[in-house]
Amino acid sequence: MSYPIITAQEAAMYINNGDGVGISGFTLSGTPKTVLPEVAKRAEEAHAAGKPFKIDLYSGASTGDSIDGVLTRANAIRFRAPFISNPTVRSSINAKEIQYCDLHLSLMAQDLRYGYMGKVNVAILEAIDITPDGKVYLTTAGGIGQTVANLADKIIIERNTYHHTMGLHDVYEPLDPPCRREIPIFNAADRIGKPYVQVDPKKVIGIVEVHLPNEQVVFKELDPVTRKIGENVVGFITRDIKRGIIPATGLPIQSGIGNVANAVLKGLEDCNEIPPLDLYSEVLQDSVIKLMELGRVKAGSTCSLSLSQECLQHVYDNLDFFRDRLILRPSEISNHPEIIRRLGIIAMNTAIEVDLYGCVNSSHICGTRLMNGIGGSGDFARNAYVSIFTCPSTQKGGMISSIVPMVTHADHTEHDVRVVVTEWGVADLRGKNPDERAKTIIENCAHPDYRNLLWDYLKIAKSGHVSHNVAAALGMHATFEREGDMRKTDWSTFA
Ligand code: 0RQ
Repeated sequence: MSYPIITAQEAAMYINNGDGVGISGFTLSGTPKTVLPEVAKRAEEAHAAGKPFKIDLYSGASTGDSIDGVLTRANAIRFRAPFISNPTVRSSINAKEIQYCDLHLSLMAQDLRYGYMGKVNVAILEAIDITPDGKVYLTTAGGIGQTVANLADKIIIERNTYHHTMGLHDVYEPLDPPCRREIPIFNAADRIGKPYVQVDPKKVIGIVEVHLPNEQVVFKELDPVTRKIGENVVGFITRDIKRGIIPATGLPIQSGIGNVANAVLKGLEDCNEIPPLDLYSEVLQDSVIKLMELGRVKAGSTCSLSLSQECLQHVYDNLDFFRDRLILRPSEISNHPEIIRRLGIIAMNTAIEVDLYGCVNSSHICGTRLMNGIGGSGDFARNAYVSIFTCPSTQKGGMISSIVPMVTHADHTEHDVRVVVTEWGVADLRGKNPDERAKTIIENCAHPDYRNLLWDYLKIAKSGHVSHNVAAALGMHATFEREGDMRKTDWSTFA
């Protein structure tokens, strides 16, 4: 079968008000680039004519400004899932202009198949190419491409010639219950699927030709705080290997995205006491490519190559080296609890705030304002061999403590959080009772400016298996909202 070549504008005409649109990609990587901005223009024209035009947008994770930003500014999104990072869409979600469902990323494809969300009318896949019999070779991310292609009535292919044939993808979609079987990944580098997404060629309405890179990932430079957190994490892993808790051969690591993740990976670069490891993660950043070339990372299983343009080009130029070492999986597989539990992952994720017993808020500032979402942190934290949460001990120049009596939004409960790390040290919560947890978190992780305040909270707490003062538990947040500084908390006003 041959497919018509169409413009992005023509493709956008197949997407109508009320449609559910599912896209390939994960973070800024592998998402379609040209059709959705044309959909935004259609929405603006419809709104100018007094007509409604909004879509429901489903993706593997966040997207960049060219999708979430452009569509939000055109007031063209009704519903969004499962993760965001763009400030424009964040503002609209917090203003309740867009309905948003914050979801474990491993569940997104499954929830669409189960029918928990709306219908997928159109799928847009960014591809290196499509064959006449419907084999779609994706670009730099797995995401939910196969699932949305199966569910959609119509498929649009953005053939992006910026990207090269890679052979890195391993596309595998589990059957739904009661027919689900084990997912046979026993090592991070195992391949169990096909190197392409299979689509029904009859659904393909056309190919849009594109030559565009992914939007650029911007990272802040490592600062003394993130660097120290990275050193503390590496020190913790080294000690657990020496104690025989982590096998001497090491275990696969999962590392989130961002500065702390980069600081940890930088620490691995310099630490020969940790053996070469595999990475089993949802995102893979530039630092991992370097670690692979240094022989410090053996294989990298990921959903997304979240690389700078230069680093991606370097991978393309050295595909013979990377082809056996990099595996790109759908998000349902990269984040699957069964595999994470089986492989024994060392999971490292970031907290917004941590409470005295180890409950973690990863997604909502002061319990109300969405930051990004839970992302894949819950998939990994709950099922990891050891689940580490990191954060700076304070935010906003010290006016906010990241260690608080009670979190204002619970993403990860005390049962899923095994180790907390700040720039001050490590709180190992494994095998500890609530009082011991509180002690080690205050002494090892809280900023010295807040340690007495946190001890004083426990003095006014009602004693029980877990000690709390329900009237005062969110008192530090209330003080911040009223006075702009948690250090001004006066527990006597809550007693
Ligand atoms: O605000 O942007 O105004 O400077 O939150 O915080 O310290 O710069 O850290 O960029 O790594 O983000 C948890 C949000 C951390 C992220 C979170 C403010 C802070 C700053 C960002 P500014 P930092 P990071 C892999 C796994 C959930 C998903 C996940 C995240 C801004 O890591 O989204 O783990 N995680 N996915 O000032 C008020 C507090 C605050 C606070 C931070 N207690 N109170 N503001 N901030 N703590 C990725 C995927 O799943 C794809």
